[in-house]
Amino acid sequence: MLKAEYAQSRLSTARPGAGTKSPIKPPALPHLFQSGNSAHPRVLMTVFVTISEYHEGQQIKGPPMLTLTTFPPSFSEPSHSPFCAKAMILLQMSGQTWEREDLANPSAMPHGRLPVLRAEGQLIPDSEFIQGWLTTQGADFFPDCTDEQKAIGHSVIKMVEETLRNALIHDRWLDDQNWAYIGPLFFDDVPRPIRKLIAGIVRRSVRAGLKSNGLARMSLEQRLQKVENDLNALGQIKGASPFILGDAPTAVDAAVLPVLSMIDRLPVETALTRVVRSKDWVGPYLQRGRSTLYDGLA
Ligand SMILES: N[C@@H](CCC(=O)N[C@@H](CS)C(=O)NCC(=O)O)C(=O)O
Repeated sequence: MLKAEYAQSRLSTARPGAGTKSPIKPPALPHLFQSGNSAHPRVLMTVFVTISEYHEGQQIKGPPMLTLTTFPPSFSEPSHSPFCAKAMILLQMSGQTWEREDLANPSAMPHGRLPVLRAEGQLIPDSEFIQGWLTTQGADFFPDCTDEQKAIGHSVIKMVEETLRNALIHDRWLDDQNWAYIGPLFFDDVPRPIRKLIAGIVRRSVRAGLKSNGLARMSLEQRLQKVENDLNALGQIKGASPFILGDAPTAVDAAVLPVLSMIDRLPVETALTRVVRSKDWVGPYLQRGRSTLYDGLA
């Protein structure tokens, strides 16, 4: 079987809704994220076409649907993957109408990773490029932010996607107690006779990656110190504001929320979970972020 066919055959159909495409409604507060605080022409066009359809009662071809290929949901999270959850939040913030398509094996995707956005006949891999493309379509992921705040926001995203995300990966894949839940879930679509073998091979490659990164060579104390440093920096930047850069959610929250939330929802509590929960601001931030940014996703 060709690689692409194999990936296609693994489009998940095992879960309700998975593998089917369900349009996801635009967010409750799309105006917050439109450039210039007014609806982007593309959104206005969508509204116009919808109204025309209603009045004439006939099928009119609407604007092309955006499809996000993503890992399936798990543990009350919109996706296994923090990058996929980030892309979903960005799509919601953008006010675009989109649909999700769950895929378990991304090997045939550009970069062999997820998320990937299908838009206007092109495949856009990588949450950062998806953010960039949505911005070209009129989304403003940094409402009311100065250029300096945007630059800080960009750096914060990189920080969180480096140490905190890799700490999450570490505890999911290398902590035996968590692996007992994660392994069967991540590989549940692999035929049973080879499931353990495949899961073991991928687990070894994740271990090698984390060793190469350095995180899996550190003592627990050193790893937690790195996490603590990131959390303290995040807490300082956030201050008393509801979201990381101020009163409104930005692209930074789209990246930070999934990582912290997935650490908080590890199937088995670890020292990492405890460090994250030990920060006073994290609990309220998670509650606020889940109720606003995960609304309609998880
Ligand atoms: N920089 C990319 C990273 C995407 C990424 O690493 N996705 C992971 C899931 S969290 C993946 O697809 N891994 C599958 C693999 O490496 O085989 C982004 O921002 O989207």
